Amino acid sequence: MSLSNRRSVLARAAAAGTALWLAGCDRLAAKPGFARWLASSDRLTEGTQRALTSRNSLAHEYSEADIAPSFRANGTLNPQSPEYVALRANNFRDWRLGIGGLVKNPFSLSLEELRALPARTQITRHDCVEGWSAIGKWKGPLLGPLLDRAGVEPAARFVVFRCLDNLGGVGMYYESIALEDAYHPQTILAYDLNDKPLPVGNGAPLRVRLERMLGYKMAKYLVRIELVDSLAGIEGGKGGYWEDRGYQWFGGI
Ligand SMILES: Nc1nc2c(c(=O)[nH]1)N[C@H]1C(S)=C(S)[C@@H](COP(=O)(O)O)O[C@H]1N2
Ligand SMILES: [Mo]
Repeated sequence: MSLSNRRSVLARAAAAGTALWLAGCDRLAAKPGFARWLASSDRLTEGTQRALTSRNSLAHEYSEADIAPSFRANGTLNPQSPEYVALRANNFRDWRLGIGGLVKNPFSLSLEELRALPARTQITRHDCVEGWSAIGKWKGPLLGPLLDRAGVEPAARFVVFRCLDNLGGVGMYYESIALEDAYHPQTILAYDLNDKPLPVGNGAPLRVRLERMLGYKMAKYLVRIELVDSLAGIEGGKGGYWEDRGYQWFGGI
C-alpha cells in the first residue's frame, strides 16, 4: 500500500469512528525483531538496521500552493497553566527550552537562540486520528544536532517532550519517541507556521514536528526535552498523554 493510500485509509478509519485505530501496529512494532533491536544497546548495529528499514524515509513535502488557508488547531488551544499564562504575557521572552536527563551537558535555549540556529523548512501534511488533515509549512532547527550538543548517554533510549498545558485539567501533556526517530531528517522543533511565529493554538512558542507520525505525537507548548532509558516511571507510564488513555505509542504513518 502506498503512503498516500495508507493515509487515506487512516483518515477513513478515523472518520468512521474506528476508535484508537491501531496506527502502525501492522508495521515495525509488530515484528519481533524490531522489539529486540529497540532493546539493543548497540547503537551502530541499530543505526545500520534502521537504514535498512523505511523509518528514515521522508514524508512527502508539498508546494506552497498546497498550504491550507488556515491550519486547524486541535487539543489544547490556549493553555491556562499559570506558568504558560505568565510566559505568554511577556511574549515568551522568559521562556527557555531545556534539554536534560541522560545527557552529558544539559543546557537550555531561549527562543532567540533557537531562531539563530540553522533551520529546516518543510511543507507537510498533518494527520489527526480524529479524522482531519491539513497541509502547513513548518520551520525550525533539526532536533538531532541539539541532542548531539547535549551529548546523549549510551543508556538513553527515548526522548520525552514536556509541555506547558494541562489538557482538560488532568495532567500535563507530554509525548515520547524512540531516540532513533529524533534523528529523522524531518524531525524539527518548529517556531514558525506558514512564515509566521507559531500561533498559540498551534503550540507557541515551540512544537515538535514528526512528519512520519500521527498528530498526537507532535507535542505543542514545549518546555523541556528529556532523554530517558525507560518510560515506565513517567506519568501513566505509556509514553504520552493520549497513550496513557489508550492510544498506540509508536504512532507511525
Ligand atoms: N501540548 C499539546 N500538544 C499536542 C496536543 C495537545 O492538546 N497539547 N494535541 C495533539 C493532537 S491530537 C494534534 S492532532 C496536534 C494538533 O496540532 P495543531 O493544534 O497545530 O493542529 O497536536 C498534538 N499535540
Ligand atoms: Mo490529533
